[in-house]
Amino acid sequence: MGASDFSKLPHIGESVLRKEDYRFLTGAGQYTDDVQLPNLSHAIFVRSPHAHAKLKHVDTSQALACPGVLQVFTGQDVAGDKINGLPCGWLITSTDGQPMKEPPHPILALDRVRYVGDHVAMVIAETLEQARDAAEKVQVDYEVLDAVVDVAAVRDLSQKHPTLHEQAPDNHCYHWAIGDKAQVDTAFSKAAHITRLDLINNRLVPNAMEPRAAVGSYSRASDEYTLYVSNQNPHVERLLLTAFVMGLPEHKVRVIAPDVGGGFGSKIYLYAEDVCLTWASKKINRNIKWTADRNEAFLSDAHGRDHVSHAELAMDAEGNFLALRVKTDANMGAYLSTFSTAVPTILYATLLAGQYKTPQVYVEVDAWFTNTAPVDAYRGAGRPEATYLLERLVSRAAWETGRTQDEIRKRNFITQFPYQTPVALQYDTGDFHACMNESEKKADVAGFEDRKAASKAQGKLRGIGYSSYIEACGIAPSNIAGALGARAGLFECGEIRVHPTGSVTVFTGSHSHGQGHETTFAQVVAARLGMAVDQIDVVHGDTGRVPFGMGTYGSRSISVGGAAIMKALDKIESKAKKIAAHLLEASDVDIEFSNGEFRVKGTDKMVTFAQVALTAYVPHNYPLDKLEPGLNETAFYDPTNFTFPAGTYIAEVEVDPQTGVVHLDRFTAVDDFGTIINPMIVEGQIHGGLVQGIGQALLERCVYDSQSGQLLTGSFMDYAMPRADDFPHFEIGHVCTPCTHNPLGTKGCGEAGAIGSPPAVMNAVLDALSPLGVKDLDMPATPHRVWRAIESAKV
Ligand code: MCN
Repeated sequence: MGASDFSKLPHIGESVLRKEDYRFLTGAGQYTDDVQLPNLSHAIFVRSPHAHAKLKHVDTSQALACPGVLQVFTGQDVAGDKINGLPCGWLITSTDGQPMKEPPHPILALDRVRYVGDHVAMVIAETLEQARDAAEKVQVDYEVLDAVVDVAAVRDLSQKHPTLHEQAPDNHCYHWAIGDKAQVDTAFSKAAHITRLDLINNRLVPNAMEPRAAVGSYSRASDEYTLYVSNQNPHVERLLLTAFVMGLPEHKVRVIAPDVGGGFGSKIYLYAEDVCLTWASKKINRNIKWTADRNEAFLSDAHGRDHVSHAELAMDAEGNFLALRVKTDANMGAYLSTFSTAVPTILYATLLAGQYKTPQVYVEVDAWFTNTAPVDAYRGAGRPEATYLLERLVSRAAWETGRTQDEIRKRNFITQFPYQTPVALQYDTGDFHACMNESEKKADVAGFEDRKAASKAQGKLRGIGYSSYIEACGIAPSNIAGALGARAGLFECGEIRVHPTGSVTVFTGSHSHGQGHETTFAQVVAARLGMAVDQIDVVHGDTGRVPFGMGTYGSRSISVGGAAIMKALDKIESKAKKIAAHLLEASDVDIEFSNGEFRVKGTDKMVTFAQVALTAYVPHNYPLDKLEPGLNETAFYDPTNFTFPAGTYIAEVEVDPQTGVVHLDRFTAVDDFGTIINPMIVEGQIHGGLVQGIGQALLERCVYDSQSGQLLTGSFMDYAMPRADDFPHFEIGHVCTPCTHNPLGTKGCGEAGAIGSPPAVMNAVLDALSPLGVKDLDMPATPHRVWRAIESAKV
């Protein structure tokens, strides 16, 4: 079935209420911390209080003597048992042809700790309180070393910095580039105007509502492990845990990611705690639980962003973009987290063409180790960084050349599709003008000058900011990803199990941790099979029940996981038609299927889907010589391209020049997500993304002390999470150009809000401040920073 026919089916585009909400709203959700097993013991991790130190001695004797303590493990115990360190899942090759520096990442520290929160020992006791008390008795003899935390500092090789890993003497991980430098340089030499900008993309802490948690369990009877873990991709977790770290056959480990209270990327990765709990459950033959407290989450969850960039845009006299040149330094933290290396390269630099027909783009990236928690993908992963840079640069180019923010964008928008960018990606479809026009209408841009005058009358400054983003979702086809360094495939699986009475269970490798897959995937199946959504259950998050899948990240689930389900449905439909043809005594080529009924073309002869299902399992009148009984099909889908959601966001702010307080007054988001399955769920996804993106622009910033390397923003007291009253009503609109290469026509929506919103807000703030001569400002635009910028502009 083609995407166009699919979009017209019942249930598609319907705001079906979320099936999963019954259990969440009635307290029946089952999160990892809810898992209760017999003989459950509890683990606490002893973490480094220093950003960088030699581990001279770890004395566990006092802790072992504490009441209830079952065992205390150190790095030597884990490594001595032939447990490997944590792997990095994406190999980046430097421009000189050398592989990136990939220093070992021990599960528990061996001879050195490299960030505050690094894992030193694991204490296991009968109760959580006993484990906590005993952890305080682990005596660690540290020799404190100098630390380096800022990427802006570490990249300055004229200064002496401490070396984190002997494999990377300059703390340099890789130098990577994309685009044609010579062509870009030539284009710059012919430019009528060059706009230049230095930007910092602030480091963020993901802060999912449910902190990370794990329960390790081992069965002596079957020699099998079970790991319950708050994770976004249980099969990937199992693959890394077994093949790369523990050296076990995969079928000996079952990974269950039950209900998960948000991840935003931070739960894609294999973490040290997951390995420790699985390994130790056999060692002490006990079930072991660990749940991070919020402070541990701040210290040890993979952080996001942390780029320092210089960008230059060359234009001709009419404002046509000629070339873009970007240099970015990215902070990897102390070790390479699972997909960290792909974020500032494959997921960032390839997006820098944006929505524009800039003929030449050249991007250079250097990645660095610092004494901070590892940095990895966080909602948007590289694409917010690219959008922020490009959209700030484009608005600045407009202001410098006396153009409006929309005029310069419209002039340079890509209008012909498919479009091959100079940075590898090929956009299949889109309508950037339509998104811009709709956004301007919904934002009432025409009324802006009146609102600005009203603000001025109150002593306030009003500004408007644009951002036209594009992102690449679904992640790449496996062969392309492999060529670019991925150490895994990027397909998805779907299994449709039709039961004898016609109800259906769907098994998917995608993982829902807030995205509502149990509803939207059921809508897809209900639409295809002509059933009620309630007749369909969706199972996910369990390697013991679901075929091998890749999980949820990169807003891929409906477009890749949904497409796998569509392929499995094609097989179901094809087999069911044969059964129906037999029952109707017709040829299967003459059978039509719609609304849950199989009909012989041009006649009123018909059987229902439920009758066919029953026949498949009670095959009394059945072509057993030609067909197997049963109605159960599995499919794997590997995408042929990314999906390219795009949109234009418009923010309007009012700034109080006396205090520097920024009030976000209006926000409009018009997106193109192709075919929309469930508008209510999509709207929820946009709201969530917007809140995270606007949080980055106005509130959030993770800060390490540059001398001691201590995390200064280690709790909600000093890391400003957005709250509902920080936001206006969001004006939402849609344009639909269906994706051309998946059978649903969908494009991902899960990250768009976080990608498009930061530059819209910052451009609005800068527009508001422009009468005062303020030209630049870094995120977050806190009152203090805005006030300081206003004061500095006065001198
Ligand atoms: N959808 C739709 N029509 C479309 C596109 C999507 O109805 N055209 C629906 C999908 O069926 C799905 C939801 O919208 O129910 C999101 O789909 P999709 O864009 O495919 O994204 P994923 O399901 O792959 O989710 C991943 C994405 C990412 S990468 C992050 S980060 C993120 C996000 O989702 N983390 C989240 N949204 C989150 N929402 C919650 N509550 N918690 C998180 O951790």
